Amino acid sequence: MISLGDKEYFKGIGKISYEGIESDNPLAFKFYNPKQIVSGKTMEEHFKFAIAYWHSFCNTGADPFGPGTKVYPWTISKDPLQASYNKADAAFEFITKMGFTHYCFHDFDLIEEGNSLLESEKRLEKITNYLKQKQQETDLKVLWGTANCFSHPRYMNGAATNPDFKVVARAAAQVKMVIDTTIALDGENYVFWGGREGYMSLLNTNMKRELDHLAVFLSKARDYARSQGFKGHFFIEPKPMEPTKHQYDFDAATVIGFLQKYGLDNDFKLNIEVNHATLAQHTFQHELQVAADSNMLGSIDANRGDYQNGWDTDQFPNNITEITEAMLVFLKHNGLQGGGVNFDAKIRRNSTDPEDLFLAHIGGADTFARALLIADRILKHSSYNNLVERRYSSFDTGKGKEFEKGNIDFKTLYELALDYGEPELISGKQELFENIINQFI
Ligand code: XLS
Ligand code: NI
Ligand code: NI
Repeated sequence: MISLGDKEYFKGIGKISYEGIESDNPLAFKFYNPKQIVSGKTMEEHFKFAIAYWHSFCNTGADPFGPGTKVYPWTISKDPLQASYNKADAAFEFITKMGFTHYCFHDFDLIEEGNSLLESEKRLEKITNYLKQKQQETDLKVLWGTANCFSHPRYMNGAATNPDFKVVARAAAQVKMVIDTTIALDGENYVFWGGREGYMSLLNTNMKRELDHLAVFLSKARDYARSQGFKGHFFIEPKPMEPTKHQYDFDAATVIGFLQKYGLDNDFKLNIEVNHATLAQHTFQHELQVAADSNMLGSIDANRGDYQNGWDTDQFPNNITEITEAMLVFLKHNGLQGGGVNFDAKIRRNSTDPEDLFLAHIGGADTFARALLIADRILKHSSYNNLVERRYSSFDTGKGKEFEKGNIDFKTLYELALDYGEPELISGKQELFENIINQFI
């Protein structure tokens, strides 16, 4: 038995509880009430809130203009193993105090990468055993694991889509290790975010070959995981750019087309991130809708972008309208398939108090909870659904219905048009829809 650390990292902060909207305690939930039932499920079941190991326990706030501003007591150890145990202690203390149920990680968030593949594998096995014990102690679960195949210089030209086969093989070895880790930790899902799977210049790139390689890579990863008994979902996380100029997993529609083209659509679903949607010039709601319409709405990376900045600022969610519109899609499609809501968000560089991490996650959870309650009321008590249905009612009966079934040919459509004459204008009522949302907020 490894002995688990008993140091308290977030001193003076206890378990965060639900106190309701009247509370003026900043360290309490105002809307997120884990056991409250909304539309047949508890909030906790709807969301399966997860923390992102990388933002919350690794990222010290460095940016291209200056070093990190946060000193994490858990990383102060020369021994990478000890540092990783300390970090796990801090992470588990935090998640438990937040009352969340899940966490997400990259391999080298858990422990520093070794000098060789075998050394990295050994390190991962050690921290995995430690985490296993901590999970048993606390009942916390892994929402998903993923491999960081984008930070190390060897991946500068991509991982699965690298033009050099040796790098592709190396990436595969790393993904195999992280699949093993995820399975050992009873991880519910496995994520692929293609950080550098794309190009910086099309001039030096054979796009078709790289995409073919990506498809082979993903199908072999799936086969390996299944052969090891992994029953969970694989998620692709779309993002249009950053760090590459063009990322192949551009947006939900692109990824769905790719998965269908290569016959991967049975095992893979999507992990939709708010700020990636807006980077792709879509709304979060749009990306969720595209995924849901193909039965691929798997999981959510919760955060938000900035109206003035064109990059992935990964701020904590606080936009009620944005998340309410998203929750309408979420509820109408019965939530997520296998996934949950992972706070892939970071506190600002100048947010340097330990309590800021709590405040950020409280705000994020409250935003989702509040939006869920609003969306639930809109669907139950407003004319919203009926109004949408009415717009399409001409396809519910008669010739419209026959058209929808594919039973009317073009010549007949021509004759019908002659017969109907000029159609009357029918308002789209956008402002009415917007007012309904606003009324329920
Ligand atoms: C980066 C991505 C990344 C993935 C996991 O933009 O959001 O954090 O979620 O590799
Ligand atoms: Ni992101
Ligand atoms: Ni993400």
